[in-house]
Amino acid sequence: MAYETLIVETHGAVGLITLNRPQALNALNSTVLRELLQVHEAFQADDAIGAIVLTGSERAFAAGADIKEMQPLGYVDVYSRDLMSGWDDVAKVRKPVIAAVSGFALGGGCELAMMCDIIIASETAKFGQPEITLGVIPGMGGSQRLTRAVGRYKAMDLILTGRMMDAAEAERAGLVSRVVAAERLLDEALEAAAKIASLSHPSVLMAKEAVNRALETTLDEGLRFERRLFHSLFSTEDQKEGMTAFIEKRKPAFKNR
Ligand code: CO8
Repeated sequence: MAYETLIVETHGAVGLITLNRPQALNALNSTVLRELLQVHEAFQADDAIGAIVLTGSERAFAAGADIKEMQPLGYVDVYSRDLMSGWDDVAKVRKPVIAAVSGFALGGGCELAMMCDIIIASETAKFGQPEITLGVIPGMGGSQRLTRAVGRYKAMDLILTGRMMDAAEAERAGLVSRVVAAERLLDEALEAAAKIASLSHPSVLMAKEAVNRALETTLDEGLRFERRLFHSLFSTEDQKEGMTAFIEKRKPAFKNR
């Protein structure tokens, strides 16, 4: 299927989505949102896909929500359409998503990266929430996800001043999982995704669910939730295979069952 704003490929068990609006530094408009949701749904339904990589261009992962699309809108327009709410569904994809970020990840671009599960950044990446300089505030989760990722004081600094931080600062702050040389970015992300996709898919989905639960609940409830998921994995063939393979000193052959 051809998309207007995305390039979609598969690399073995990994789905690769490349944002493709070079003329607007991959600014996120309603077409990008609609197409991303379609691709996520297709990858989610495809049993052969175990992980997804989302990337942009060398110059920009995404320079934010499309300012030209938003500029003429009034309160009633954005309120009645519940503008930006569709992005919540992008964050709900159950398979792991790795953001491979080069260049600008600003505003909605930074927020889109934060909807992913692992952020691998090139040394050239720049993150920021510059909405305040446009007379608005983050609207795709920035004030919530950035604060959870880097803490209140760093989040306030970025959101109140609108300044950008480079990859090294983003890694120190805990927003970025790994920083790699620009030329290694896509390979590093695809290799990490291939590793994840080679593991037992039910345990991967549950690991993602368990980590995300940590952000939403108390420690006590989170520990109970983790333990119940852990227990439930003992009903899978892959638990027997994984542990037997360890004892027999061979690689496991997971069946995702
Ligand atoms: N939207 C639309 N077009 C964009 C955007 C954007 N976010 N960013 C860049 N572009 C376009 C430029 O207009 C330009 O187009 P043209 O050639 O037609 O003039 C082209 O991309 C190239 O950009 P620049 O010439 O500006 O390139 P520079 O290298 O000089 O600068 C920057 C790069 C620094 C990234 C600069 O483009 C910039 O500051 N972009 C905007 C960054 C920004 O403010 N992002 C936040 C947007 S708001 C948001 O994401 C969330 C809002 C949530 C609101 C919720 C409301 C309910």
